[in-house]
Amino acid sequence: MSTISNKVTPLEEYLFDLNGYIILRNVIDAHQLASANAIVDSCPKDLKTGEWWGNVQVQSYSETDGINLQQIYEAGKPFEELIDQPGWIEKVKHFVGGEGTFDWLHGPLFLDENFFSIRGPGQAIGLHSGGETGTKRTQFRYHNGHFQCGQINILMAFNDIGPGDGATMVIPGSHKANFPHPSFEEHKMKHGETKSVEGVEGAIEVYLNAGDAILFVDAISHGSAARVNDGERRICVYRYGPSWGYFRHGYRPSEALLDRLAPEKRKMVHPHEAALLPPQ
Ligand SMILES: O=C(O)CCC(=O)C(=O)O
Ligand SMILES: [Fe+2]
Repeated sequence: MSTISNKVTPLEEYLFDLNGYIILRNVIDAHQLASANAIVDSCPKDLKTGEWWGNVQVQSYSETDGINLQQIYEAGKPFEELIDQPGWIEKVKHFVGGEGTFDWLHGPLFLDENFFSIRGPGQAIGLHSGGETGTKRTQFRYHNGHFQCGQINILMAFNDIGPGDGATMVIPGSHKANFPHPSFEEHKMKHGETKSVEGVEGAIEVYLNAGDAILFVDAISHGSAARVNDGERRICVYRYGPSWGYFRHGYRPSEALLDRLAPEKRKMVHPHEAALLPPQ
């Protein structure tokens, strides 16, 4: 497991503020990687978009961006552990902020989407997001001495991602952009066409080893390179926001999952558990 401190370091704080992302090395250990990959290997290969595998649904945005196994935290212990993985959870709390405001009422965070993404040769995701949109849900915000970001993503590598593998690409600093990138239209996500971020001036590929992760504010302009190598790219994304947030998609955690989870994890999966209702 990671040897880095769980709390945000001054350098991480500086780099996150400046660039909109930081790289977390070695935050998932070999055993957890192997067991998570084995679970994904056991998923039937012929499942189509919209079909369910237990409480996990196969989803995709187009034919060109691979498949997402949505609600992957339902797929077993290694994915439950990721909910509050020590390598990132204190850092995520720090950047979402809100300590002493809403957290005492319903917890520090809400995990509003979680999925495992598998992409093969020719697949990619085009450029999206950017500070210029001002989208509240995904915003970067630092105010009154605190980070108060709307959505912090942890994008984890489940195999090594290097040149040709379809790495995630970011435009460092673009969470503070006031203008759309002049090449945005050419590289933005488009149905039925593979769009990638390669060739966008200022964008960089982020190479990861299996077990590394990128922590980024969703407001940063990002996407991926197109995979050209054989085989598949395996990543997992957990998106966290303030605990007063709501589910991105229509998915809801199963009762069985909620029953299994320890209180800290359960609060992040379903902050408002006990509805306040008048006596019947
Ligand atoms: O597939 C990628 O590398 C980028 C994923 C992405 O856009 C996201 O997690 O918000
Ligand atoms: Fe994205």
